[in-house]
Amino acid sequence: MPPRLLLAGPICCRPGEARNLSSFDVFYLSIMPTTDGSHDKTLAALGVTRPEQLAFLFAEIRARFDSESGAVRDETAFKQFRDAWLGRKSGVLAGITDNWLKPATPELKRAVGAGLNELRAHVDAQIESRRVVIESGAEETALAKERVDLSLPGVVRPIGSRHLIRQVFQEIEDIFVSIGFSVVEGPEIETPYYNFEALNIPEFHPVRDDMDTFYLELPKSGPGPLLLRTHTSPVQIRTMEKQKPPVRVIVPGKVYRRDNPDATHSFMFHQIEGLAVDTDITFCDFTGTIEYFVKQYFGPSVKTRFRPSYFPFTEPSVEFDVSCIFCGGSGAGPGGATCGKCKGSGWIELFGAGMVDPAVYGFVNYDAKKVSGFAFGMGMDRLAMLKYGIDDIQVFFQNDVRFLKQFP
Ligand code: FA5
Repeated sequence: MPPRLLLAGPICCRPGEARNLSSFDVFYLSIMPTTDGSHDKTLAALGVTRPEQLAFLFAEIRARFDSESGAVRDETAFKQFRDAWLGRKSGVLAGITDNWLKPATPELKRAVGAGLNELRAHVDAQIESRRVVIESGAEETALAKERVDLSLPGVVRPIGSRHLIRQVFQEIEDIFVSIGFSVVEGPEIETPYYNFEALNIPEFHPVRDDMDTFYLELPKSGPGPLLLRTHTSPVQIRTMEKQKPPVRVIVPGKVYRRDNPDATHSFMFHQIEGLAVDTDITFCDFTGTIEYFVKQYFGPSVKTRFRPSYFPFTEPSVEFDVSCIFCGGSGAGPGGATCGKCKGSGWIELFGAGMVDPAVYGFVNYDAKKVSGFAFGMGMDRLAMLKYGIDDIQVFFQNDVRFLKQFP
């Protein structure tokens, strides 16, 4: 129960606190209005019949307003608070107008009007100053949130680099372009004609066993069998079909074979083909070109050798070896063991090559009596491995950033 209250002039006293009680003891309130909701009741219902009683009611409402106003801290609370007091329909001031002023008796009307005006002026002024405080606080908070500190270090995004195979191709391209070769490309999906037959490898030829692989499944009504090319040599044919001698091209690209993966074999790898055809190209031009390339690529100290070999589309054919860069050509590994990379031979096979077989010219309408030339097909991945000391071809295709980052 709230303590009993009395009116002492405009001042509210608790019983026993007031002086001269006897002279004021007439204003005990017959109803002690809790001001919460008092504006929803008429003055008659609140038991107010004399103007002097109004001062207490207005003082209580104003005290409630002031305490609520002090508790408003943010924009949402401010809006609720403002509407609770000034709302047209259900605000406290609207309630006082409707429930106290309008139905007030003639004796009370004037005092209610005056009290209400005073209260409204106070509420308006306080709400306005509260709005200013809240809005500037909100602005400050928003500014603090949005502030950009230009002195902070930025987000460093890792920048990728070209794959080592691409870098190696660039090196090789620069060397060949410097001696008059240009770069051409061809499709990775090939017909058996370009991949085999036009290279003098008919269907029955045993060399197909090494390469015959990865045919595409196509509808029977389609253009005939297609396969993933097993080497870049088909582009020799495509180039000569389009171009009359002199021809000097290199052809980089991916090729596919049925090889099981190991440290030096992958089912997909990269080759770089070379082809030079003109009226008087000799075996010496061929060896001179190859040796020039190898010395430029590996450095002057590397030793080279040709070994007889066989390819259906070159005659004579050779395998080209370089001295092992891991053991310096000695064949000896660490601690007197055999070098694991060249298997003790001191040599590493780099590529196949040879003088273009005259039979091939027949497929491209070149006159084999008038033209001659050489061709080679290098494994680009192995060239990269040898130069950069990489002992497993698989790392090129595993996309391990720790490996790739070593070749920025
Ligand atoms: C050929 O592919 C011939 N087309 C090369 C050629 C071109 C000869 C022009 C004559 C004239 P070969 O199958 O040897 O040849 O492959 C050439 C090179 O590719 C090899 O020396 C080797 O470096 C590389 N190579 C072959 N198979 C793989 C494999 N599975 N993984 C990685 N590299 C390979």
